[in-house]
Amino acid sequence: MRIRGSPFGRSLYQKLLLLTVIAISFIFYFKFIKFSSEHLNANPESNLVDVSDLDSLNPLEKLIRADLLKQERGLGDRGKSVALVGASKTKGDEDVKRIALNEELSEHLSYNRTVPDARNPQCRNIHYDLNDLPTASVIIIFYNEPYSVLVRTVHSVLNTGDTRILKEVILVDDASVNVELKDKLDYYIETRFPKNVRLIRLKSRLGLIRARLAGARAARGDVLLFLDAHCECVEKWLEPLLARIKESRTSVLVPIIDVIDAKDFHYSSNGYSTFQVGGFSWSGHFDWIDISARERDRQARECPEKNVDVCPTYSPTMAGGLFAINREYFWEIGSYDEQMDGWGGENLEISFRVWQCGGTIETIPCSRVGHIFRDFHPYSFPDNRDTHGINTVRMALVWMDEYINLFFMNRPDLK
Ligand SMILES: [Mn+2]
Repeated sequence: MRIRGSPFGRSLYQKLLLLTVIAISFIFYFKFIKFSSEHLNANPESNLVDVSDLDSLNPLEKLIRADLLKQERGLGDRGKSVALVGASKTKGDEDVKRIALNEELSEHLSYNRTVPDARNPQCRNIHYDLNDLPTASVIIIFYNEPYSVLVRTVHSVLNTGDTRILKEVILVDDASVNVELKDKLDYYIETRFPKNVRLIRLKSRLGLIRARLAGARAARGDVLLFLDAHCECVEKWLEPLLARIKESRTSVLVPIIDVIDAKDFHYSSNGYSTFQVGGFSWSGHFDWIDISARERDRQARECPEKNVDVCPTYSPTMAGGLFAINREYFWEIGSYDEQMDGWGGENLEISFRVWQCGGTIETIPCSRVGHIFRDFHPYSFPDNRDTHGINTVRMALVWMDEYINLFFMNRPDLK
């Protein structure tokens, strides 16, 4: 029987075939490995968490997998409240007394839990060209933040921020002492987050203002977006902020801030029909006030093509934890008062600064972010000084001119 080709040729053909099969197997093998690790990165709570050989893993990987195993998929989704039972409930109640936040519950919720879309329905009809918007550097500072709350905040930013507009996320650790925020956080960032999430560690505790400045100095995006370390963002919260700054570079913007309950993590909004803006009292405290009739008139005049309900709304002051500002403009107006220590008062200071340096503070109704409000401060300040009071006097002396008398009438303790 005649076989086509010479014996030598046939053998070469078989060898080539074998080589091809081996090559293809290699490619498939590496593709699969790569796919699994990417998939794991994208969904930390997914079923790919392998529990069979935890002991063989490095200690940090082990801790992170144990965290993921504790999370219950779907729990608290769409911002629903969650009640713990049994031993978890006891532990959660203790957390609330200790740090005014249910850390135990936070650890049971997925890092990627969803929140409701509380925006005005009109917001969904506004189109943004993502290739034509400025980019954002999100700056998140923290001091002893509960680890899972911080990690969820970063996931929320990544989940809601399109890569075309989210330049980077800069975390600034203001010399926390909580061990979970050390090696474990470094490892989590390295293995679970994209490369545009960075962590800056301050060598000693500098306080909120100087920590934010450290983040701002490192930022390279067009817009600085300061965000507290205990937030969950509503979809498309970035776009309307960036679009407004593109339109008006001296506008300093705040989203509508919704409430995440510190005990049951319920996400609640007052609906979209009403919201308040930032005010202040003559004792130097921030408060929430209704939108004035004068402002409604201005909106009707200046944004006639849109419904006033979704128009930028002038706000006398800002709450402080969340705001967006053109990066160059931030430095042009002298940034923060760097001599302010600890925490507090800086929000009124930057508000007075912006309005008196030709800018505006505006609430952007189509941008919404949930923030965990706590009943008390979970940590003390260096030397237990009343930094809010001291910072507020600085603000009043610099920006209030002759109105300072009204301030001191209300705060004789600070004179
Ligand atoms: Mn806060």
